[in-house]
Amino acid sequence: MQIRTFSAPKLHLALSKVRKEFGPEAMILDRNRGHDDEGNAIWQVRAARDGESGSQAKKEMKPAAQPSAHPDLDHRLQHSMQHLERIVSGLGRMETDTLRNSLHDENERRAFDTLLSCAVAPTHAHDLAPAMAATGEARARCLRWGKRLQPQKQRETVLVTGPCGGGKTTMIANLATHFHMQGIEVALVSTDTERMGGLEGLAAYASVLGIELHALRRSEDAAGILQKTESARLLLIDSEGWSQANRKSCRRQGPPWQALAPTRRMLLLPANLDEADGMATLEVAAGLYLTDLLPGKLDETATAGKVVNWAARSGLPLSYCSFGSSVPDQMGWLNPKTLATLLQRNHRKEST
Ligand SMILES: Nc1nc2c(ncn2[C@@H]2O[C@H](COP(=O)(O)OP(=O)(O)OP(=O)(O)O)[C@@H](O)[C@H]2O)c(=O)[nH]1
Ligand SMILES: [Mg+2]
Repeated sequence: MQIRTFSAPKLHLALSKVRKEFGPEAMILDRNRGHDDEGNAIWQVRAARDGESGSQAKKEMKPAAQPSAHPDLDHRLQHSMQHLERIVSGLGRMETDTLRNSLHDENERRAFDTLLSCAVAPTHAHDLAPAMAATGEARARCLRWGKRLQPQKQRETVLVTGPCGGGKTTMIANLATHFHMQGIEVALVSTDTERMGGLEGLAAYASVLGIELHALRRSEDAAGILQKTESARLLLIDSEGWSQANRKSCRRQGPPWQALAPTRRMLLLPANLDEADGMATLEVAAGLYLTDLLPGKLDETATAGKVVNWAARSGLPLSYCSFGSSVPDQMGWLNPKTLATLLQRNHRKEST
């Protein structure tokens, strides 16, 4: 088997090089973004085909540094591994091709390709493609949609949690400003009181808006804060960031949250997070009784499709999102129409 890496400034150009050199039977092993020697952004596609190894392939399949004590066994093992790799990557491609071919017409297949290009997983792309082609809306069985906050109708207590630096405080400031501008009484609480600078960001927004900010340092103080803020229609709770690599940092927040009894527990996942790290974050957050998934920093990704994959994996309804740090103009609301627009825009950005 011959394995080679093809590079080009655009993904489709790298893929067409693969097809040209390796023919239609080429197997795509993986694709990555990287930089060439001059620092220009490029796509690198690693592909394989059956047949004699070329010089490049020999270069990539480096011989073992030390002579092996069991060359025959090593050779057989390597052969089996390559065979397994071919089966797995072949199955992945077959599945994608099967899904694509099962769509009804060319418009649906085009929508499917668009979704794949911004990293929506093939099965979700298959679910989404018919509605995207027919109505331009991202509707699928794998997605749920949140309910907008309605503090006009009932008091809402909203907690925003998520990874460090993801944009939680900015989202709280967005929500506070948005509703404050509608004349709704808003109060702020922060449980991010231990960390140097944890309170200051929110305090600055609170002071500009003329809204009260309460620091919750001990769970026992929650009842007093709830009493002081009982006239507010919207109580927004900012919290300390945590990391999926440190479950304890997440669990530590349980008691203060419980004491404040939020009615909505929103997980903010910044879209500049690696998709796998986002999945790991969802796994750590599984016991937090979350109610909403807020995709943040949508302006900072070229693969917005991961938002679909996160939403589908977690089963959480998509709701508020952010696409810039300007408060409150760059907060948005995700529904089938806005998600479709986001994915289309992401695709266009990628293909120019
Ligand atoms: N580009 C971009 N930047 C954002 C967005 N939302 C927030 N930011 C910026 O991201 C940085 C971190 O935002 P914060 O709101 O402080 O994030 P946080 O999750 O509260 O951070 P910690 O409290 O430190 O865990 C700030 O510089 C924000 O201006 C967004 O949607 N897009
Ligand atoms: Mg913060």
